[in-house]
Parts: sequence; C-alpha cells; structure tokens
Amino acid sequence: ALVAPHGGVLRELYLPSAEAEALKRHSASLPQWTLNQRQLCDLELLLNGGFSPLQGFLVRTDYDRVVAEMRLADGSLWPIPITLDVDEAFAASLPDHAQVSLNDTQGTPLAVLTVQDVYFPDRIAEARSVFGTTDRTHPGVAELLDRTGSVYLGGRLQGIQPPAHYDFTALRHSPRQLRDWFRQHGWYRIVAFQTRNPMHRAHRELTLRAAGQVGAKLLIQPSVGRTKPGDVDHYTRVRCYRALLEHYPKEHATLSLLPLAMRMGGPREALWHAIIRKNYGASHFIVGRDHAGPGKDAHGNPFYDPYAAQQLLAQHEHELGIRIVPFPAMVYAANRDAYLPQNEVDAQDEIRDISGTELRRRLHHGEAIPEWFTFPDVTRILRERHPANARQGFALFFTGLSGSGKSTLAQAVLARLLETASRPVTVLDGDEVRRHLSKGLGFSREDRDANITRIGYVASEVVRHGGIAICAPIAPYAGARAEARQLVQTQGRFVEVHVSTPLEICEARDRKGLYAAARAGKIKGFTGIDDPYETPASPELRVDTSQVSVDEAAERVIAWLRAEDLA
Ligand code: PPS
Repeated sequence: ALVAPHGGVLRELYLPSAEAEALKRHSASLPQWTLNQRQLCDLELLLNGGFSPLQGFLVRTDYDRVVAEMRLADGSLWPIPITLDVDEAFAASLPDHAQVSLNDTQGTPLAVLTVQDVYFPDRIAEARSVFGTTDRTHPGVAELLDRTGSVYLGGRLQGIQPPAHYDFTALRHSPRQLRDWFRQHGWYRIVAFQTRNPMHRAHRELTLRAAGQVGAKLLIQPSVGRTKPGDVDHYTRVRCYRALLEHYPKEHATLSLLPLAMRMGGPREALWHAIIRKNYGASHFIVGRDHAGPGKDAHGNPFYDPYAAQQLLAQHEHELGIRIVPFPAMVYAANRDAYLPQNEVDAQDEIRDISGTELRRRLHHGEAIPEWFTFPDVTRILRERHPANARQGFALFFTGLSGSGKSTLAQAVLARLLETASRPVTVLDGDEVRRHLSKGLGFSREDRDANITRIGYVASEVVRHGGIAICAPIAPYAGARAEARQLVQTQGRFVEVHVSTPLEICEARDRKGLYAAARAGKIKGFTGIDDPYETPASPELRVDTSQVSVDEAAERVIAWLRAEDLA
C-alpha cells in the first residue's frame, strides 16, 4: 500500500460540484480578496491535499506553535506557517466571522475562507524562528518583512475550483491523481526528488543511485510555483527535465510538477518538502546538500549548515512516516569518467566541476559545455533560452545636450552595427520620437519624463525580442534614465552612453538655431540654458564629440560592445 498522508487522511477541500456551484454564486456577494502568487500557490496545495492535514490558513494557536515548535496546536509536525496575509484596511472592513472570497488575478473565485481569527503576527519573531535570521538578503525574510501584509486571516477553506494552469497540464497532478497513477503502475516504493534548477548529469547519477540504494522508483517533482528570484524560469526547466527523463532507464522514473511557493527556508523547508511528498504518495525523499538553501548572507556566510536539513529530518524521520535518503553532492572524477559521492573521492581522483556561475558564463560567451557535465539535448535547451551575448538584444542609450552629437553618433553606430549584426535594429531618436511615439508631449519635467519612459518601454520590447534599440534623447533627468534602465534590464543589457560635449561647444555649433532662440527668450525651458541637465554619474561610456571625431566616437562605442561580446 502507498504511504499514508500526513495526519492519516488526505484533506481535499473542494466541495462536490453542486455545492461548489452554489458557493460560487454566493461568493460574489462576499468581501473579495485577490491572491498574490505565493498565496495562490499555497491555496492550490491546501485545496488539493498537498498540505494535509491543514484545512485552511493557520489560526493563531496553530501559527504560534508552528513558529515556536514546528507543530500545529494538536501536536502534529508542521514546520512552515501557511498564512493568509492582508492589509489592515481590508482586515478592518471585515465583519465578525466573515466569509471571504479568495480569487485569482482574473477575479475567478477559487475558495471561500470562513474567518475564525484575525491577528497581528510578530513578523520579526517569525523570521527569527522560521528562517533563523532577520537578514533581508534571505529571500524568504525579505518577503516576510517587506512584502507581507501586517494582518493574518486564519480559518477553514471550502474549495470552489482549482487555480487555472495552461502550461504543461499533462505534467500537473494533485496528490490523489499521482497516488492513483502509482497504484495503476504498481509503484509502492517511490523516492521523490525536489529541485528548482535545471538537472544535469550529477542529478541523474544522484537520483539513480538513491533509487537503487533503497530499491524504489523515482519521482522527479520540481517546484514550479515560485522559487528563488533569479532562477531559470520553469518553462525552460521543464523542457530540460523532459529531455533528461529520456536518459533514465524506462519505467523507473516519472516527472510531476509541484506548484509550490518556496521560501528558501533550509532545514524547516526540507521538512515541509518531505511532508508534501508524503501526501503525494512518496515513501522516500532525497535530501541533498544545502536543501532549499538561500545562498549566502550579507556577510558572505551560508545561512544554514549544508547538512542541517539532513540532520533535522533524520531527527524526525520516525514521526514523519517518510524515509529520508540523505545524499552528499555528486562529483565527476575525470580519471574514472564517472560520478561519485563526494565522500567516496580518493586522493588520485581528478575532480571536475562546473558551478552555476561558470555555466552561466559559458552560456553567455557561447563556450562549450562538456558532455560529462550535461546531456547535449539539455545544453541545446539552455542555449535557446540563454543565447550567447552576441545573439542577445540590448539597448544603446545616448544621452546629452541638444547639439552634443547624439543623433549623428547614433547614425554612425547604426551603420557600423548593420555592417555586421544580424539582429534587427530600431532607432529611437529624440526628434523622431517626438513626431510619433511622444506626439503631443511638451518640455515640462513631467512630459520629458513621460517621453523617456515611453522610449524605455519600447526599447525593452525590442530587447525582449532579441533586437537592438538605439535611443538618442536628451534625457536630462537621472530618475527617468534610471527608470528606462530598469525597464530594459529585465530583458537584456542597457548601455548608457553620455555624449558629454560641453555646452559652449553645443551652443557654438547651434545646428538648429535653437540656442540662439533660447538665449533670446523665444524658447523657454531650453536644456542647458534655462532648464537642467543632470550629468550621468556612472554611464557605461562617455564620449565628447569636441575631443574626438564622430567616426572615432562610434568606433569607441563599437569596441566597447565587442569587449562585452554584444557586437
Ligand atoms: S527630452 O528632454 O529627452 O524629452 O528631449 P528630446 O525628446 O530628446 O527632444 C529634444 C529635441 O527637441 C528640441 N527642443 C528642445 N530641447 C530641449 N529643450 C527644449 N525646451 C526644447 N524645445 C525643443 C531640440 O531640437 C531637441 O533635439 P536635439 O536633437 O537634442 O537637438
């Protein structure tokens, strides 16, 4: 028989369809709460039984004991507080014993919460107990202290319908569905593997060894809800997992996606992961080195001892009811052309390793990734997602006074890029932008900022699609430039070039006669005359067209791009 869920029964909280239909209609008249991404993930696992024995968001007595002792009020082991945080205004608007409709961002009601408890948590104390720190470099702490509402609502849930997913639907299962699948396939000893990263050969060797060691089938169950900021997106990861699965012995491994919002809580989180896997029917759970670790703290020290998770789980293994398979890191020994656990390495072994940082560097530079490290089909998927810099989009943002030479320089750089680049290039020149994209805007600070934000937005779209955006506005305000940078940097590189030609020179050139008009008071608020230009403090590049020719300035820009592998 399959292992029993935590607490003995699978707590599925969906109502039968007729009642769910009635509750859905009723929910429209209730106070409405739109769930954020974490809350949505938590709700999905509460409703489908992944968080059994929980039957709702924690009430105060449960919360206090979970924080202090990793136990619910009734004594059962539960390490991570599952809470519904809201703002004070919303909490204050609720009547006693309110019911609240919990909705996704489209406004679809997913469940109704019957509020039993409204309480103000001590979030500092929660961070200290649950994460062992209040250091905000810990992503779980930063979220708890800075992006979590100050009031928690506790109470039971009644499920209306599951959150909608449109991606990889064939790989998503509730605990009941996965348990049914295991029974149909005669799988009763199952070792689960949790991950938030692409899997390489080391992971394959580790999981196969772990499965062999305990005589179990393998469940690869990556978290796809929300992982650590900066992780590879789950679409890419799932493509990698599917490719890797082909390299396992047939009928020995299966893949299922877990909509878990990770907290990066190290040992406590590992315990939580084990409980969830038990609810999904796994009899064993692999706990590796630094399980669910958040990396290093503000002083460069690891938040948790790399083996603390294994120790904590070993301590509770009996009570947990799922067997822990602790595993050291697997390393590659070139002399043996094989992977082996770190603790089996001897002095003659030539150990090779490619860290995550090194992998990213090689991807950026289009350098080879050896087959001992990962399978070529996985490399191909990663390269599609992370093309070498030379194939990525970027924005080249020229800023400087009117007449500083921005547009001319932009044209010269454009021509040089088109000689070699196969990527499409879009030019967003100051004057030209003002004829269409920013038509109707004037030269007040507000309008200038709006102009730069629009340019930044269009540039970010160009970059997102792998193109090059060349922008050449005056962009006199540092704040607006920073905003454009931020918009673009979510998609690719932002290269700010300060065209620093001094005002006297620009004015002496007076190509358009505008300086003379400004001096004569015929144009008001002219940049450099009676309107500010905030000099960029740390642009990627600075060129002064009164010191070098346009050709030479363009050459400097191109050389800089080449050095960064961008051109
Ligand atoms: S901003 O501040 O970045 O929004 O300006 P931008 O869109 O680049 O537009 C600058 C061009 O508009 C002309 N122009 C003025 N510039 C500055 N101040 C005032 N008051 C002004 N009025 C009109 C000017 O020709 C600028 O073009 P360039 O190519 O920079 O000379």
